[in-house]
Amino acid sequence: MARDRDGRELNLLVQHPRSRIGRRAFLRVGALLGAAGLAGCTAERACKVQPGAVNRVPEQLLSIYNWSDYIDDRSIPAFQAHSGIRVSYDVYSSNDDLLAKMKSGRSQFDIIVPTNWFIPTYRRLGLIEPLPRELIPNLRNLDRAFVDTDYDPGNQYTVPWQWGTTGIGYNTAKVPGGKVDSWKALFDPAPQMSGHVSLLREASELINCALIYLGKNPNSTADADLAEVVSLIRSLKGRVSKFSSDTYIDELAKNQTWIAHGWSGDVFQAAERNRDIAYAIPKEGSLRWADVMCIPKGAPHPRNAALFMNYVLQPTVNSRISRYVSYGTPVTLAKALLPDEQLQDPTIYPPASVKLSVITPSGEKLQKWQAAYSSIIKA
Ligand code: SPD
Repeated sequence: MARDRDGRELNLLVQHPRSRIGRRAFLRVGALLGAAGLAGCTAERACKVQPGAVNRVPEQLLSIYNWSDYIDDRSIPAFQAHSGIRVSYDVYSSNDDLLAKMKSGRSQFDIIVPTNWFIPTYRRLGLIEPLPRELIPNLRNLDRAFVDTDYDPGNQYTVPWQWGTTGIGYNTAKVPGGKVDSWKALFDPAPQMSGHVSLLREASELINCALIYLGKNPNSTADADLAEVVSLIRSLKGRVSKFSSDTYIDELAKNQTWIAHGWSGDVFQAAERNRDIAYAIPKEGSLRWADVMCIPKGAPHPRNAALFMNYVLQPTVNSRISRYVSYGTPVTLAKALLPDEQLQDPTIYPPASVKLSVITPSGEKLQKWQAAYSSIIKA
């Protein structure tokens, strides 16, 4: 929390506290954050220069590219006030979009936040660089599960942002029986759901969850399995209203979508606005993932990026973000600062008994899933 010299909380809110940085809001917020940001280099701590990596371009700027609806309204203004670094914050809504942009080589971002599954691909393509870890002492605040990973052991390239699961958001007043517990509700929706069903607009998510519904390995690339997935989803034409990985939050909240393939925290955000919305991890199992901050290769401001990562790893900051977006925190001590209703919710922090898979979309596998996805979308 940003405070003035006398310890009073600085009022750095740039939006109504309940509003979120989604697609439409980010431009307006970005402009306001710019105006609010440089006011704060007053406290001694804010201006102290730490040794360590330097920026390639010597300026107090930081460009962050993160998922939409994935941060509270206070963390960026408070960081700007503490550090004197001005932040520009832009959003995307799928790994496919992010990867395509990074491959095009036309970006000047200092921080991007792909899903952990994609890290081997980013490494193979040389799209990210090692972190200046000397500037991120708060890495020690991470839960072991986010340090001893197979995608980046010891956090040489990545710092987790938040984590969650993929499942189904639904309207209890509209679905038959008022409850959903199976992928069948989504992939074989009741006729009265027609026109109110949405699927995630992300190749790996759509293909992998359909594979689970069909009783296959979620990591399968077998031609026969993928052909089954394609024909299943094509058969939903007329019943599925859209493919969305961002607007579905709003559409659930407004009773326009009744069953949505979605991500845990997003659905809880809709549920805060509409008490009929609930989230289920289907009994057949689902996917677990973490989105991780990385520095793109050759980024202009790697030092500022590391200072921001270190800031986000503070328990107070990470718990504030986690509480707001309703995703899981990777910071051990942040958990103690979360409300019980979030911490005890098994759909936010699922017990080990819940069947959750991790997918590994590397190289040829990703290409096969993307080809199957394209043939669905273009049909
Ligand atoms: N609105 C934020 C959504 C973050 C979802 N990231 C998870 C992607 C898993 N493929």
